Amino acid sequence: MIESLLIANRGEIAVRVVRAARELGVRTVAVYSEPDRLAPHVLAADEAYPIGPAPSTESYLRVDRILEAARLSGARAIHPGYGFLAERAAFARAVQEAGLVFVGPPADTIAAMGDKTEARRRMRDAGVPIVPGLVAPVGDVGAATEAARDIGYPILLKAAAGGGGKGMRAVAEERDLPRAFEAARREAMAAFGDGAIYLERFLERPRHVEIQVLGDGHGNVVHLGERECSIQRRHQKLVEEAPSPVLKPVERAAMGESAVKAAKAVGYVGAGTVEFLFQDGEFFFLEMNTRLQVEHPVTELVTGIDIVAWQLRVASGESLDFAQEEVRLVGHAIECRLTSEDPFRGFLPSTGTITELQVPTGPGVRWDGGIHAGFQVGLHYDPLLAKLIVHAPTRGAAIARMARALDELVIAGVDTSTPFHRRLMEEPDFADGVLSIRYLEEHPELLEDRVMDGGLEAMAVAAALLEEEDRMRHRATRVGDRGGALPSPWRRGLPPWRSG
Ligand code: MV4
Repeated sequence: MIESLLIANRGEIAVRVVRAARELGVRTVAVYSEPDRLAPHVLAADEAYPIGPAPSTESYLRVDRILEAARLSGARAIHPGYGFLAERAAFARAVQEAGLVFVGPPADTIAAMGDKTEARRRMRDAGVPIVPGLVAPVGDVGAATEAARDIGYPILLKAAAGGGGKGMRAVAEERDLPRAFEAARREAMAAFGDGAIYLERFLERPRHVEIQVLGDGHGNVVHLGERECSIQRRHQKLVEEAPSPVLKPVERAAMGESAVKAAKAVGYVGAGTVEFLFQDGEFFFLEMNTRLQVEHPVTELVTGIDIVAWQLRVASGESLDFAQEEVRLVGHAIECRLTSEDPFRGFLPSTGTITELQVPTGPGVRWDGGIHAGFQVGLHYDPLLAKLIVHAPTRGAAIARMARALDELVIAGVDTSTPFHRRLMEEPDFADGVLSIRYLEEHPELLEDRVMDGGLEAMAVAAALLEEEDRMRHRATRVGDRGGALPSPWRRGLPPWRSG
């Protein structure tokens, strides 16, 4: 086992990796930017090194400073987490050139999967179903027009240099292609420094279903089942679950087999994710992510496999000690991403000090958090504060458990996405598993600010509740010597007008 590990990340994922490392007896080294000097991931690690001021470009993206911290600390390996440098082949190479272990796949694999047309070509050649379309960029509008005629409209223009929706343009008919092509090229160039564009058939209502894979570098590659990630906003996942509510066992087996084939085709080592679009009983390779995903906990909960621990064990040269036949999915897990954004104002980022944090617990409730009371939430980093994950025997029970946990959750001081998630748990289509990547656009009611229409009533309710709060607080002060709790809507993180 590697003796010491530097985590080149922050927030909840840095805490998560520190936990797995400590359980394996690995010394942990955190790095932090100036505003993160008292952050949970710093307090959780054995040692911590400053790497610069707040801006990511001056801290968490500074390869030289991260390697310097590794040198000073004597760390023998580096875990990149997700985001930041996690999928930069150059970083993986720099780590290896510094004589350290990069916890992740080979740099060449990262590079190959980062080129979306290269990835598609390799998948096609490996017999993995890909979305009908090109496996190489087109040079100009003329070539694009020719290709679109072969593929058939509607088509989707995509950036070869990167995923996540940047540079993507759907085109319904030929006359719209020239303008869309130029716009896609411009956006791709701005986002990735590479304007290469390719084309695919546009799938109108797919689901996003991804498969977790794990390879040990000794010829063993297994899949750990699927995750349903269709509820997204602007290519940001909001909620994930495992297993998918729609996959039949035969579909799960076929998708899993394709994902293993994909991983073997690219010499995958470590934890990775093969993304598919699933539509009308068919699935198509979308992209391969060469990092640990935010949503890995739902897979851990239904399989009982600690994915991060296995990343460290594989990086230490260990072989998998279980076969595919031993992987079992038990129960159902759901993850809500809790972000510092106001869901009723277009997920507008919110900043401030977390004045109160009450984390739900109880059977089947997991909190992967990167915050504490007093934590300053700013705008420098991704708005993900924590993930609330639940596990229960059935999907219905998991939904009920998530609703209960969200009612117990209190994050005061900043707006969070909590009320969106709470509403989602009551939404009938969600309850029925009727999902697609269009779910949010088809359920705008989840993002409406209902307070405005009940404004006066809410004010009256709020005044009454605040008065009750004062009375209860006064009573609690008398009772206080015996520590009486204050049963109040505030306790459950609900705004006063949501006393129900
Ligand atoms: C697609 C697609 C429909 N048809 N490709 C979104 C970003 C990148 N991951 C690929 N994406 C898509 N590719 C074809 N041929 C629809 C999307 C897409 C999407 C995919 C998964 C989850 C959410 C999405 C939101 C918008 C578009």
